[in-house]
Amino acid sequence: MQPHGRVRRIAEDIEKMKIRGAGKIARSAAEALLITAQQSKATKPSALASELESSARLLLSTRPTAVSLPNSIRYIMFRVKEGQRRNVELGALRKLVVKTATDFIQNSMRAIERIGEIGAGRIEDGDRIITHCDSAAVRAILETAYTQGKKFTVVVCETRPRFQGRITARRMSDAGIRTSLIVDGAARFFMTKMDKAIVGADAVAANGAVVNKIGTSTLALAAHESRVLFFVAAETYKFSPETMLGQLVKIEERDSSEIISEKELERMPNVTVRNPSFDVTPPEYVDLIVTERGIIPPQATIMIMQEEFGSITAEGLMEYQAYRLAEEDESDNS
Ligand code: RUB
Repeated sequence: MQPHGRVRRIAEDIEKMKIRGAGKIARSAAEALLITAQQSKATKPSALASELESSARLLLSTRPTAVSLPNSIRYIMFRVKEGQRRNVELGALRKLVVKTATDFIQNSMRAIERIGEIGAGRIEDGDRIITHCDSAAVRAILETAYTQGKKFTVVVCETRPRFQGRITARRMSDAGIRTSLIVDGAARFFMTKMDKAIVGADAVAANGAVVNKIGTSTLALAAHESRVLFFVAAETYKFSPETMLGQLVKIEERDSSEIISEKELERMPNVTVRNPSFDVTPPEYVDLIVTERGIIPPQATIMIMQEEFGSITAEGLMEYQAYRLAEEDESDNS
């Protein structure tokens, strides 16, 4: 059975990036499962569970890199399976999904707020801070620090090809924070004048490597060279449990039309366009990760993962991993 129209719309919006940013993607997926439960006409628990499974599959096929997406689905579907094992009735199963999805969404919002408070503690008067792409967690830190009366300036990389840096610049401007917008290639030029670099994450691997918007690892390299502190702001549901089993995070490669028109490309028969959407910053280039549970060095990621995901069996992890896009490519967590 096809997922409900509203669920299909959410999946399409994630795929087309109308819904974007790892946290928002995860909350929207939770909302889609909630809608599935509310709109279902199933007459028995197993039928509701299979409708939820088909929504989950559709959502997981949208974008492969943000680990927050399978983590939010897992958070809900594990409880559904548990409910089925306990033979809960249809009404109770529906309520369970609504409650679990609502809990996930609220916890996610609280986590961002908490990251804002914790991270703001590391911002000092006079700081010059560079960021990349658009991250709600990073914005929470900057906006909280500004509300606390701290005086600092921000430099935002425009973040080609989709220009999410402009979203950050606009938000900073709305908040009253003095901000410069630069082309991505100017990041190293400005780095020597920076005090801190702060970015978000789509996934954090067990070894503390951070997967974020393409260009993040170049920024990290430039920060390292100039001895500028490199912070990552990430909710713990962006930690990738699969990487505890040695799996790699899949790097999404998007359409060439984001970079160049088909017509122009046709005039260059020997040119292939490559458009990876994310890259991997090794833990050596990350000074600390601000999570809702506190600030950790990247090397401590595995400890948090063991606490958060320790109860999930390897089979449970693989089950949801298997829903994700099948093809393997040159993903890399090193
Ligand atoms: C967004 C991106 C963000 C992270 C974190 O990429 O890389 O830095 O998702 O964002 P895209 P948040 O625009 O391709 O989704 O802190 O909002 O979860």
